[in-house]
Amino acid sequence: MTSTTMDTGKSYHKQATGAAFETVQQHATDQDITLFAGCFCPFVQRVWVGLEYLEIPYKVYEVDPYKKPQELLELSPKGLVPALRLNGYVPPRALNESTVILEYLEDLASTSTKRSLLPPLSDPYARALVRLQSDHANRTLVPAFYRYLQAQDPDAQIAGGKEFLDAVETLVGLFERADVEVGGTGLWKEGGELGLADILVGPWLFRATNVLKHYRGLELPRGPKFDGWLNRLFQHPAFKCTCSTEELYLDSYERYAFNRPNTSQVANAINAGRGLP
Ligand SMILES: N[C@@H](CCC(=O)N[C@@H](CS)C(=O)NCC(=O)O)C(=O)O
Repeated sequence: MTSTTMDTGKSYHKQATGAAFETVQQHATDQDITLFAGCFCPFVQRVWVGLEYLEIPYKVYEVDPYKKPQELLELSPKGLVPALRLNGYVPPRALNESTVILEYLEDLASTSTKRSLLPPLSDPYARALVRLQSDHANRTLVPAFYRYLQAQDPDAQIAGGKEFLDAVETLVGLFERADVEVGGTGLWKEGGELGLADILVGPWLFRATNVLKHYRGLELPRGPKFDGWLNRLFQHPAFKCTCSTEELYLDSYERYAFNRPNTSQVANAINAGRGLP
């Protein structure tokens, strides 16, 4: 699970491709919500999948998060995507942080489209289990992805691969616990629906199957249950329509795979041993 490919100097893409490109085209007209997006960004993909699944009208506006336009800085203090501009307010208001935005969208949907990413309010314990899965995704699985991808030394790559796979295994353990205790949550449950934890981890597991596979030779665990879940997740219309073609991800993540200096705020935080921005 280590890599030997060469840095070919590729840069990140600035425009979605494939299914995601078509979705951008379909969401080009003004709405109450404008999603400031970057095509390769997994944090953006979380929010994008949430908007699609919750059936909330939105416009996508693709920006270059590394050459931050003033409009983005007005919405997001660190100039990070995703950010929402809420055009229904005068003057418009803003939200940033993928997890906070998803909670906002969930609340918004509860009084509009009536769709939800969580078990019903009548089952607080099941909702708490989903939040445990989500907490694990945010604090352990996502940072492990970047530590693994940015590791250059072979020993560090082996340790990074183990850390990432351990995080996946722990996630599976949390899903299994929900099976036993509340009859399952999200798409892990056969016949279940897309849920918050699926959305929070999906973008990184997707990038594990292309970026980590290509640059680190990673193979995700196999088995009927795990394969079934990943398949339901990646084929879910709300997820699939936010995915670009593989080339976009491989090109965009070369910077991370070779740990080029100043790749991003996320990469710098990983290199400095700090929490993610
Ligand atoms: N905690 C933020 C992280 C967002 C983030 O790091 N976005 C990256 C793109 S994947 C970004 O905007 N980077 C710009 C930069 O590094 O300056 C969230 O969950 O929304």
